[in-house]
Amino acid sequence: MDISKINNVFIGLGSNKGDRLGYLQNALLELNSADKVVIKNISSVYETRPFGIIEQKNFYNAAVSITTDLTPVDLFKKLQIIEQKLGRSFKQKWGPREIDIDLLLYNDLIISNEFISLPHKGIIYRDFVLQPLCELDPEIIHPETNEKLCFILTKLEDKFIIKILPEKLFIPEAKY
Ligand code: PH2
Ligand code: MG
Ligand code: MG
Repeated sequence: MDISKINNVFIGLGSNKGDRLGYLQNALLELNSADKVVIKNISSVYETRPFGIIEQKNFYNAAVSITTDLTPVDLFKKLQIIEQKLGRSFKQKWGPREIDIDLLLYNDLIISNEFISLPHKGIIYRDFVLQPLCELDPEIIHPETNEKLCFILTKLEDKFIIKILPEKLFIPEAKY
């Protein structure tokens, strides 16, 4: 990895179809083995009430911090490829999904085009995104509102998080 181009990125994981924990774990392993991606930190897994369409199974949500020298668009494409590889089927907006891998923050970049919006538009409304991010780093500042994510979290009235699961996502230790 080119040390001069290290970018700090936060990624959100979600699943509410099939083996939810298995999908989150496999998404993490795929990220870990992706070229030019280094996993820095992994949040707890949260069981959360569905946002948007409420008549669906509870989600499992987590967040991961990485460093990368991929551009936002290249990283976004890589995340989509991983979603497909893990077996994500056609999605209805806000509907059930085997795996959702969202690019949430890329440094303090603010961009919006036909492919991506950074920061991710949903962050500020969803405790199931803000809480795992705050767990990873309580100092993260939202690049548009300039408020700490932990502070935005305290202002949310809608609560989706039900509980933290005892199971943790993990990266198996390298064997030599
Ligand atoms: N993702 C959605 C729609 N609704 N609800 C929860 N609790 N967690 C999610 O990740 C989620 C959702 C579409 O991406
Ligand atoms: Mg999503
Ligand atoms: Mg998504």
